[in-house]
Amino acid sequence: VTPSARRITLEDHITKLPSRAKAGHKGDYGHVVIIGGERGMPGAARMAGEAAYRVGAGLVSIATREKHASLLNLARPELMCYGVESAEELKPLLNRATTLVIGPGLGQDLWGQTMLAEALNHSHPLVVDADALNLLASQPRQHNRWIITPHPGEASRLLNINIEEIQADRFAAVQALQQRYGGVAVLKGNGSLVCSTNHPLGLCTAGNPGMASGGMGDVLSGTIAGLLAQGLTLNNAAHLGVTIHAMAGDRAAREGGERGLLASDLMEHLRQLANLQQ
Ligand code: B4P
Ligand code: MG
Repeated sequence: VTPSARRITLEDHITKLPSRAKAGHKGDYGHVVIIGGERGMPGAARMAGEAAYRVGAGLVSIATREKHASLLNLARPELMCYGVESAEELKPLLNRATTLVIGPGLGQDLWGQTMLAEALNHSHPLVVDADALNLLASQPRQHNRWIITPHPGEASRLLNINIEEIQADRFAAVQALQQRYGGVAVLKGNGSLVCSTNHPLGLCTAGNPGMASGGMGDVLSGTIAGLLAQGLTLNNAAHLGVTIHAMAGDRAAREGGERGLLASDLMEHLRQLANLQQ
């Protein structure tokens, strides 16, 4: 650990998650809308949505292509799924949302571009991942309400440098991401980093290479959004989300081994970790 980074611990951050009031109702715990699930990737939005629920979001909806909406709804009946083909169709759903995730399985064609532009018209805190990051790389802009969650490949496009340079100095890379794009930057990988202004750089030492499998990033974006929906600040949600996601991966790996670990194996562990404080 370099002196400029602080190890992220569960104890430091779980206390920020408010306990559930006896008379709490779902409206108290936020409404996360996940925008994505284009092409062959409806499962990405589903996993992000399920993770948001498992850390305690009150309501989770998915805005996806018309043809995927019914399919997703069958796969996880608690998720509300809306077929949305235009900005006009997305608007009313976003008016009922408190928190957004944009990117899992979004694609980069006109539909994805339209959805991203509309999401940025609203004032919700949002998690920006996957293809939304790739779109952002071609048109960089700043935002103070978002958390961006690139892996090194996405970070290389966002900073216009190669992956080797990112990995050679991950501390510098995450700081450059935060400076260029604003908000909070998470640089994923072995030793995920969290950078936000006026806070020490956070280093996550949990996590394992079993997590190098499809869908793990989608689970992280939903986890962070589920925490934002319960009122955490961008900074706290990013730190707590990164740490419980990595710890869930470690607990799941202890049960069945790193090799063959699936992103969905994290869900029950996310739930347990999010309840540790209660
Ligand atoms: P994509 O094809 O875009 O992959 P994806 O759909 O975003 O995958 P997913 O959403 O499931 O996982 P993500 O990485 O978001 O790109 C993959 C390509 O990017 C690779 O082929 C490579 O070219 C490049 N790339 C990505 N990561 C790289 C790395 N570390 N080094 C070099 N090149 C890389 O999210 C995965 C989640 O699991 C994160 O939270 C991450 O922190 C965690 N995780 C994965 N491996 C881990 C490890 N070894 N230790 C701890 N945590 C790990
Ligand atoms: Mg990803």
